[in-house]
Amino acid sequence: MTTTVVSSPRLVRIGSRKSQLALIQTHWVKDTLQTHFPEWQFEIQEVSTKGDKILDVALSKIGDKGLFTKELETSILSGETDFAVHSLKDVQTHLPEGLTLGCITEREDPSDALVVHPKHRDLQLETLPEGAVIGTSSLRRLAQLRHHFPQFQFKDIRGNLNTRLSKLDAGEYDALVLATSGLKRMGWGERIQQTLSPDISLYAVGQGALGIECRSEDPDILPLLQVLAHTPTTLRCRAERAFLKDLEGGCQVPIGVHTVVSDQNLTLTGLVSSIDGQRWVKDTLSGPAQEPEALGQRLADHLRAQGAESILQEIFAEVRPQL
Ligand code: DPM
Repeated sequence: MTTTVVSSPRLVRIGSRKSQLALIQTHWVKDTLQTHFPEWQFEIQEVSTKGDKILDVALSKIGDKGLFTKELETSILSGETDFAVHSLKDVQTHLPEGLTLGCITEREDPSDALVVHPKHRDLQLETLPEGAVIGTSSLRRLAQLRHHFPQFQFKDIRGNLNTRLSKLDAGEYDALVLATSGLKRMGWGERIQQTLSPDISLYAVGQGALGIECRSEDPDILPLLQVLAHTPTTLRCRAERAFLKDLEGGCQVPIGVHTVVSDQNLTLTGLVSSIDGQRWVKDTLSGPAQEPEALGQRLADHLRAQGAESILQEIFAEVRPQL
């Protein structure tokens, strides 16, 4: 008699941040897995991270070592949870020993978007009045906007998406720049006034994709996660992350990217900028899609040869003296 060996179904615990956006993303992962594996049981465990607790300090000043991920990683390593759902752009390029990215999901539109105060409902970046106050705490967005639109004022903004939009509508800012993906997932796509083209804003490494982090040797979880994996997104994000890792940029440096994958080819554009947007190096390279890390490293080398290193050193000295 032959029998098929099936690993016995069990309870899987999924770690998530508590923000509304994080929970929307985690519920999508849970529901997708539940559809594919009806005999398994999935449960979400909410975990609060340092980035959720410190809401009044600019992200770049808190330091970037796993701001939104560390507590979730600890809960996977201790066995309290089996995997965590992150916005991939918040996941460090160096993962703690024993953990891996089990899969990368299909990317939502990775662009940045302009959201304006209702009084500016007919305006875009090109037409907003001189001196308009633009809210962002991303050094990447700040540098690129300063470069193209020096006539604006820029002001830090923190808090989750709900808080940010309330601050905008209350009149503290004329406009905000946020990720298109986050706005769409929250159901606020209609507030997008302008989708920023790559000529104006290159996106953050991994923006718009989810990264699922689990134990490196987990024979039950790793196969489950494969139903969520999206190959073109994975190839693009592997190249982007290799580029960032090679430049030793954390998630709080003015580094932007743009990737295109077509048939067998992958094209990566990368930018390293000073915070004031005055000095920058930008280049585009293509290579075989099956070797994404090699492409990311090659582009990092190219940008270093054009002066990226000294731009980054200056930023590290400026942003991190308090550490
Ligand atoms: C990281 C940055 C920001 C987040 C820096 C950057 C934006 C901070 C800000 C690494 N993480 O993008 O240059 O604008 O003040 C974050 C958002 C999302 C994931 C919100 C956003 C949703 C989009 C996604 C915060 N992390 O970028 O508007 O899933 O990629």
